[in-house]
Amino acid sequence: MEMTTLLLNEENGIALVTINRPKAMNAINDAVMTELGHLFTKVLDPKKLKGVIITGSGEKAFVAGADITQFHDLDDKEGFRLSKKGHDVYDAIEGFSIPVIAAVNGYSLGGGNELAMACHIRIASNNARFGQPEVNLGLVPGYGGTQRLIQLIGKGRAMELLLTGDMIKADKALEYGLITHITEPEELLDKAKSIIEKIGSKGPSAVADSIALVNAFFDKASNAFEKEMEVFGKAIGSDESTEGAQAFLEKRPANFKR
Ligand code: CO8
Repeated sequence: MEMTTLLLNEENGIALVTINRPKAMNAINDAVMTELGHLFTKVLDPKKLKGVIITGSGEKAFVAGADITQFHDLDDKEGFRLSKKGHDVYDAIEGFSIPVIAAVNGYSLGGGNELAMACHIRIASNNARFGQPEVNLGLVPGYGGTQRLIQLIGKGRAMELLLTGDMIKADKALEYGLITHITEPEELLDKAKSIIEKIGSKGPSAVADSIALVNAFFDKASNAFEKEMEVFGKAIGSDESTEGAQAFLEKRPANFKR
């Protein structure tokens, strides 16, 4: 498959995946999701690699969310389909048997923050900003964010971030446990590489088993991942989200009806 939205570099057994749509703040369109899925199911070989780093192109954004220009005319069914596609790709990342680190180099919002949360470890540069701003668009997260945010930072903090759509800075994200290290922007990738190098010196089966066991704590069969896809589908098929996306694209406040 030809990659049009991602860059892949392999060096010393570490794969660096860069989401490369800097003019759109690396927003995730259908091509990005397809290519990410292809990478994690067909291209990256855990037997030949020590780990994977995911980052964003440019200095401003990791990923500023799903691509809002693609939200036009999405009905319930199509919304559910796109949400499920994202869930499947992010599940493949979460279940990858070697460490996947999100190197968050700027805005980590909406579906972008959901991507970071699907990674095993998140570190960030000091200019990073995190949030789930979907409510501003009359939406809910659709790539597992409602569940993974609770898993990572707890119900109370997750609830406030999800309901207000507020962004938090890197120091607050560290305090919340959403990330584990803050670096200067130019040191971010080296820090990610050094974590992977350290893990690479450990027993590979023990590392793979640890990832699987941590994931096993969160039994997807008994939680609301499935429900999120349904609710996302309904939300994106609604007048409320049509107005939310339109208002963003027209650079004006949304006029939501009660
Ligand atoms: N989608 C599309 N384009 C975007 C996005 C996005 N998410 N974010 C930024 N852009 C574009 C802007 O439209 C702008 O384009 P242009 O230059 O053509 O006008 C360009 O990137 C630069 O953005 P700004 O001018 O807005 O830059 P600022 O520095 O002023 O602001 C922000 C940066 C704060 C990141 C701002 O752009 C912003 O708020 N972006 C939207 C963030 C957002 O709402 N993200 C959540 C999207 S919803 C989502 O992710 C749901 C996930 C589940 C989807 C399930 C299936 C589809």
